Formats: sequence, C-alpha cells, structure tokens
Amino acid sequence: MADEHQLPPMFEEGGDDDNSRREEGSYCLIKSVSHLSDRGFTRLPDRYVLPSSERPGDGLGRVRLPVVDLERLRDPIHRAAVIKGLDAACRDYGFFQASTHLHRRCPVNHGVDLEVITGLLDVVRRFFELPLPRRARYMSADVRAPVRYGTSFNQANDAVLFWRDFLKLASCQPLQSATASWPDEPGDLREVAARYAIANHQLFMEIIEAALEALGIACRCSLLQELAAGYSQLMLNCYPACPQPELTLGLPPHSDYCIFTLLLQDQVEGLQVMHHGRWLTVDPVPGSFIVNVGDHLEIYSNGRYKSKLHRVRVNSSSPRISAASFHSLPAERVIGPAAEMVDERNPRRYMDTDYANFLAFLASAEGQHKSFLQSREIQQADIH
Ligand SMILES: O=C(O)CCC(=O)C(=O)O
Repeated sequence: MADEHQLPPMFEEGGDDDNSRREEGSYCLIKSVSHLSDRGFTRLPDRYVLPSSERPGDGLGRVRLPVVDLERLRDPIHRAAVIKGLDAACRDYGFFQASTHLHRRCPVNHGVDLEVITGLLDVVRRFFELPLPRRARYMSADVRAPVRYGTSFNQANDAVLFWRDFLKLASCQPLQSATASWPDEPGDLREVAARYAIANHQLFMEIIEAALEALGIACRCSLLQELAAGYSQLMLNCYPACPQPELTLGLPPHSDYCIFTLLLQDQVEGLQVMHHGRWLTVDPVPGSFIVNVGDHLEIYSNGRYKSKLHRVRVNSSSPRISAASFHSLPAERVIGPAAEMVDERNPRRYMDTDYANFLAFLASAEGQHKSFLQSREIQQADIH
C-alpha cells in the first residue's frame, strides 16, 4: 500500500518563472507531477530519473488475470468450483479479476453499478484537474489524517520520486464519521466517493468470505463481523502523461498493507504484476475490479496466499486514473497466522503485527518491495 507518506518540508505554493526554471533543472519542488506535466516539460526532471537497473525496461509480457466470476460465486451450484479457482489465483498470482469470461460483452457482473464506477473515475479526474493550491489544501504531514493529498510513493523517504499524485481518503465504517473531512470540491466528491466506498466494501466482504471458506477457516462469523467494521482506505491515483516514461515509474514495486485491495482503473494500461520473475502488464477491462492479496492475508494464511509485488508504468500520451481500496481489520487489531493455517508441517512463518508497527516502519523506511512483510517473517532457523 503506497500511502502513509510524510510531507517534505520543502512544499511551496506558487509557480513563478524562477520556480519553472529550477524545476527544469536538477532541483524540483515537490508538489505534484500533474503540475509538472501541465507545464509541458520535454525532459524528465532529474529527481524522477531512476537508476538504470530500476527502470521499467521493455515490458513486453502481458497477462490476462484469472477470473473469479461473482455471479457464479453467488450461485450455490457453482460456488465450490469458483472458490477453488479463487484459492488457486490467490496462491499462484496473488491477483485475480472480479468479473467473468462468460459475458465478454458485459464483463462486469460484480454487482457494483456502472454508474457508481464511472462516477468515481470522473470525479477523481476532476479533483486532479483543480488548480494546485486547491488540491494542496489537503496536504498533511500527519500520517493518520483521514484525508491526505500528496505525490510520489513514500514522499518523505523516496531517494528518487515517482510519477504519481494521490488523494488518500480513510473510509472506515461507519462511513459518515470519515466523509466530513473529505475534500469539499469538486462539489459532488463526497457523495460520489461515499457511494463508491460503500459498494466497494460490500464487494470486499463477499470476496473475503469466499477466501476464508477457501482457506478452511471454521469460525468465520466473528472475523467477518470485525471486518464489517474494519479499516478501509481509498487511494485515488493520478498518473499524468510523462515526457520520458522509459526513465521512471508511476509506483515502484511494492505490496499492499491490507487483506485485499480492490483496484479500479480507467482504460489506460499501467499496472504490472510480478509473476515467476517477470513483470507482466495487466490488460485493463474497464469497469471490472482487479483484486490482490495484501500483506495481512499473506500473514493470516501463514503464506498460503501471496501478497505479490506490483508496480505502475506511465506513458507519454495518456494520463491514467486508478482507485485502490485497501481493506482490513480495525487498525488497532493485531493480526497473526490463523490457527487453522499452522501445524507441525506448516510452522508459524510470521510474527503478529498491527497498524502501528506498519506506520513506524514506513516513517523510517521507503517501504518498497515487500520490505514490511519481510520484517515480520520468522527466520527458518528460529522455527526449527
Ligand atoms: O494504479 C495502479 O494500478 C496500482 C495502484 C497501487 O498499487 C497502489 O495505490 O498501491
């Protein structure tokens, strides 16, 4: 989850010619990449240029993710077969597409209204089109702030910046307590994002219930109750067109700090997943959700499900909008491997963790790759 970033002290308002000249050179004020993109730079500012070993490369591989057909999941006759497919997808790819192959002309059968989905993408686009000072009202150095606007990945610690602007909205249940602090412009943002967050959370509940069934967790009720009142966060991402996309990334390789992420993307491709040592570009299916296993589920399943690395490429012609919803248990809840997932043949592989551990880690490190999850791993020598 590329979210809890502290603000750099060098945030500055304005945009006069002096600033423009400095931005075109090696020093770049950290405000937003859309601000840079709008100025029509033809050269990527140095602070965004990755070392050659970390650049995106040719990236010719593509993937059509396994599909978990939610219509069939809801059908008692097909449920067991769909759950088997979900289990395989979470073990192998750590990713799947929540929709269906059966209705290619209408791939969206997840139950979230198309109007809610297109409405969200539209309002997000309009938010990132607001003049910078109006977006920047929501910049905050407080990582617990329910609303935060920012740029890059882990802005305070990134040695090289990434070509992304974001708006984070905490969307804990019940939602009413969170929405009051969300941006009041565009005027319909709160209402549209709230409708989306509610529908998205319902979909998450359906997917996690199926995953717990797939894992063979006997007592699901109390966990589902906790999840129903759990922690959710909506990360709205904007990746503007980039003058030299081959030199940078929108987001670096990372895994997400949650149980499941439900990702909505527009028609512009950019998401890549690591599969068997290769970066594969995910074909965008407009209106569908990409679901991925987060670190919490890898821990809870004691490593049976994989929280896989993913990253985002940018391009020179089309801006891209995505909305990642991170869902988990309440922030204060400690998570460890489920009793059902641990036995003599499968010893406990992870230490317990909670949100406070994660925030402390992020404040002190870049948080890229699977570094937080690795910090929770129990070394094999300690197990035996
Ligand atoms: O924009 C995307 O496709 C992925 C977003 C993501 O990985 C994140 O927000 O952590």
